[in-house]
Amino acid sequence: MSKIYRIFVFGPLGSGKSQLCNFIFMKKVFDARPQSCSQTVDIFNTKRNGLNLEIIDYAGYTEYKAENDLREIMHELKDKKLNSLDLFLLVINPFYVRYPSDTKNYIKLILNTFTPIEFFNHLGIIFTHCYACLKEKLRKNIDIIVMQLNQIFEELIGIKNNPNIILPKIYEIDTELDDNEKYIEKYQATIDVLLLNMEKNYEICGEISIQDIKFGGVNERLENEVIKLEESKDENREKKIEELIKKYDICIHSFS
Ligand SMILES: Nc1nc2c(ncn2[C@@H]2O[C@H](COP(=O)(O)OP(=O)(O)O)[C@@H](O)[C@H]2O)c(=O)[nH]1
Ligand SMILES: [Mg+2]
Repeated sequence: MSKIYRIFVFGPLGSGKSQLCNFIFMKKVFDARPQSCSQTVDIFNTKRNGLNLEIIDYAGYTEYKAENDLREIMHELKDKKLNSLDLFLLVINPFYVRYPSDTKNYIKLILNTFTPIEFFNHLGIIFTHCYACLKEKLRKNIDIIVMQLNQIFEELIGIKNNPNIILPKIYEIDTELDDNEKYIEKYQATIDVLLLNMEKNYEICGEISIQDIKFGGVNERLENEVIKLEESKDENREKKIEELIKKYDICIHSFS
């Protein structure tokens, strides 16, 4: 059976997770709504560019019961024999610069279950709501949030000059486009780049095995965590990424 890439989508309530999932699927299967307070976890499969994707649209985080939730969903995945993860996708609405304080606590929870290297080498960050006409205004917010995230990651994981870590990419999209074809194409191409980078990281670091997860047992597993990062071997993929970025003028940042 061919590889299924399993994507764990997380982020604050109402940041645009479900709508992003629909955008990736190119049809409405996830429950997205204004003032969304959906606390459910939806898991759906699709095929895109020949990749089998399974997307877990995780309940938005609020302070309460987050830890139990996370354990529960991992147990659920184990029970269903969905035994690996390939991408943590952090979804952020750049209108709210105050999110990162919640985000820090949440990432701490994730790091109770996954090792820093598992988490970080499989992380992508997406800013939603990036309306073209508001780009200038949002730029400042995005910069502030990225700076805060950078601090959080440095504090929790020690990302700077860490030879075991691939710095995550940061993407910008708008999923509420009605029929503005030019931008739909651009942002769909952004998703293509995201998926190509996910494939690349899979090639370099493999997947996260959920079967091996011992809850609260991260420290035990940490000891073995020295990996040698290599460059991706698929030159075709690199070329495709470059072409898409150039053709659609896609904005992708990386942590410095
Ligand atoms: N303009 C715009 N609105 C968005 C975008 N993403 C989400 N929204 C709006 O935000 C609402 C909540 O989104 P939803 O995906 O349900 O958020 P979730 O709680 O993170 O799953 C949606 O109904 C949309 O109205 C986006 O990229 N651009
Ligand atoms: Mg949702």
